[in-house]
Amino acid sequence: MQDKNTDRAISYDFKPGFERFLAEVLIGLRKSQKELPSKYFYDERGSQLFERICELKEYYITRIEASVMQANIEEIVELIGSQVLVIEHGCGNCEKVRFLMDHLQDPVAFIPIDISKEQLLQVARELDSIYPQLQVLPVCADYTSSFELPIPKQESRCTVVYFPGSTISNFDPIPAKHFLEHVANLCGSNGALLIGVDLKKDPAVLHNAYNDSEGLTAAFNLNLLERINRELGCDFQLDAFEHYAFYNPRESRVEMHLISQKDQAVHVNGEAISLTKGESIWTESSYKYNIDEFERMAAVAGFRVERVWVDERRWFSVQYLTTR
Ligand code: AVJ
Repeated sequence: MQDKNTDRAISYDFKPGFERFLAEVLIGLRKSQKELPSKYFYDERGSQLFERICELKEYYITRIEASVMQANIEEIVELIGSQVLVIEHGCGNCEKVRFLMDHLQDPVAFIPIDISKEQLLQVARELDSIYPQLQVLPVCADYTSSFELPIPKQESRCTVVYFPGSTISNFDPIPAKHFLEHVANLCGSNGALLIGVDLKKDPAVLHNAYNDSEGLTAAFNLNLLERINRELGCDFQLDAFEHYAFYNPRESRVEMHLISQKDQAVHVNGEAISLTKGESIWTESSYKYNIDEFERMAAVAGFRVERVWVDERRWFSVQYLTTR
């Protein structure tokens, strides 16, 4: 109750600082296949670009997930039950979780976790005013690292982790399994995970989704270099890189790269990194699953798939998993 009167603050702040960001960039750029972590896409401009990508006709994920949620929300909230604690890793603007909250019966508390601190504070304020009965405990963190979670005042009947948007797609297979194990531990013995999982489909559809005609995905990809220049004082020449995305069927993933358009060097903390013409920096993977592949991975992590909802073309799934 008290924190409704005082000004809003983050419950816990574990935002990765300059040192950590620099270290991760350097590790990635020293590899023979250069890479940068996709979690750093989401600065203010990156989050805005991502929101615009989600509105694109070609980017089917957000739209189909929303329609699958809408069509099945009664059943979803019945499975979840009342008086739960909801945790969301990478809540972004919280638009998706609000739809869930609007239908849940007396949720007790919500822990939104996000790496983007300004947006997190803003959504926490909004959630406070929309759901006065709900204790909102925002945590700023890179959720691929381990950190402590706040404890809600009121006890909950169970913990539900909501992980929409197929964010799981960004994890390579082994880290994905580890993340699910971590979530299973968070949930405890009668917890649940409500997760959006993108499915395998015609590679042409995937190609268009990551090579949109408005160039928003390209701008989103390139913004990572702009952010690195600004925050780490690097000198990436933005017009000397091009967005390149393709579906790799052998690995079941869309890969996004930035291709160097010429032989060049960039400087990271004084260290010269050379790139040859045509060389790539791998910036993101987006894994696509079969329903049974995902079920097997979830089982290894300690989850049982209770229910799977899909759209009529079977492009996207929303799945309800329990730790029982
Ligand atoms: C947020 C990881 C699900 O992989 O489709 C969108 C991010 N990258 N366009 C995805 C993304 C390029 C997105 N995820």
